[in-house]
Amino acid sequence: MFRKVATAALGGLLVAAALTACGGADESGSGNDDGKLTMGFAQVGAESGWRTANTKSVQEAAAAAGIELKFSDAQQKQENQIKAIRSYIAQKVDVIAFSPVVETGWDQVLKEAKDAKIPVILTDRAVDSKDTSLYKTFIGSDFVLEGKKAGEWLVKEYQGKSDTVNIVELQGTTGSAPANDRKSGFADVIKADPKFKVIASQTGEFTRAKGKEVMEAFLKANPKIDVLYAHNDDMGLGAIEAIEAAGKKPGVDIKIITVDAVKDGMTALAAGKINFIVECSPLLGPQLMDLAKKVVAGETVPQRVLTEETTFTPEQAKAVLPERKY
Ligand code: GZL
Repeated sequence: MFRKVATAALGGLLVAAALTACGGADESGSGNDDGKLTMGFAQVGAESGWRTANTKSVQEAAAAAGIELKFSDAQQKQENQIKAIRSYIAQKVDVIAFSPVVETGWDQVLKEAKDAKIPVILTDRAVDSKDTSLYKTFIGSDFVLEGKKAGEWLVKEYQGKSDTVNIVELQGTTGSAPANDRKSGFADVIKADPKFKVIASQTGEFTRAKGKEVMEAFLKANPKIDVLYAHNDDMGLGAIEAIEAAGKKPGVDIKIITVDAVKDGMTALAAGKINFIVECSPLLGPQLMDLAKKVVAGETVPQRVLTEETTFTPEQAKAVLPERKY
């Protein structure tokens, strides 16, 4: 009996080896017969101008790199992103990339991808997993630094003044890395001077509609607002509508700082309705595809890839707007 089992097992091994050798289902299980690398990308949603530009960058870069892209939009829901990742695992893609809508709750599905030997790349946003072996690399901005840049502009703007500065804050998606980090970076800088007071802080979910709605409530509840700090342009643009509807001048009666530097934000900045924008580049596609090829080829890649970005004043916005890509 033992001999029969051993022979059958050996036969099975030989067949598996032959399959792998002639381009069959290799150990990563991709088995792509046209030899093209397949990427499963689970996108957050389509909540902002930034996200639209980010999706375009990923899709165009995949096409340019000859990578087959499976793409899903989670409508800002974590359960949809987890479902999409599981479907990519079932389809045996070569690599999975995604922008985690929130920081927590990813360990289980990332373990499933690791067990299936499918490498994962984090793009744009981070996760709080302690086990960094669950993903190969994270490409995205330093959101704490973005918050610090916003705070530093405000400190400079009010240098030498002693009156209290009442600040309202429109936070990004609750629990997301950009919301958590842009809030903490900003708070770290302004805490040095007690004249800065954050009198209200609430999520605007990174959307114009919610940003407008929350700003209307801020205006009703707070007679004296000096500054709005919005974690992205879209919420700032929604807030501008509420400020103007309340008969106040955005950028003058209420100074506005936002993050992203998408075209609509830069246009409002050039017009003086926003006073300062911290850039957060959505153009991650080309670097992502380059990382994906390296990861699938088994090359080592940096654990963290930081994106280059700057800041803009109204004058700087006017100068760069004509050639702005997004
Ligand atoms: C930041 C990105 C944020 C943008 C928002 O990298 O995750 O999500 O700042 C977008 O505009 O909705």
